[in-house]
Amino acid sequence: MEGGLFLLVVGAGVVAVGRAGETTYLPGAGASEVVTVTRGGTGAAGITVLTEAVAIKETGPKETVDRFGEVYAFAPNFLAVRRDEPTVISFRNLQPDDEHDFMLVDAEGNVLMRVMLPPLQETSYVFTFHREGLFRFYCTMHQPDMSGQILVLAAKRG
Ligand SMILES: [Cu+2]
Repeated sequence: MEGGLFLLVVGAGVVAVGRAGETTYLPGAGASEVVTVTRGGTGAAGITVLTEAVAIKETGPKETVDRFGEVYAFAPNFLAVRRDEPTVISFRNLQPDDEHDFMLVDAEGNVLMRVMLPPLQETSYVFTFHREGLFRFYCTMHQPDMSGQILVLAAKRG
């Protein structure tokens, strides 16, 4: 076992279980049965995900920031991929001064991976999901706004 487990409340009633003592990690041996993730490389499909500043202190609206704090979103925040089809997901952090992260969680609430998305950088990973179903993802720094879902569809036939 790689370190202890920690609990993180990431959304409305959603509790994710991650690994203590590790800030960023790709899926380990167990999680790789669910999804394989590699840094760089090519895939059969590609998706670009932007980090979007919805309401921030620099540009406002001030009333929104006062009420909700700074609000960010993943765009798009709903992705569909096929099982067993390597898919490059490229995250573009559009903010010059804000760090984001990407934490992937399975249907049972287990954290599969967490990686950083540094300011003004494109960070790409090749994801190959081995199970169908709905996965959730979060930026742990901007909750509850900055969240999304990945739907893994059936594998292509043939
Ligand atoms: Cu964020």
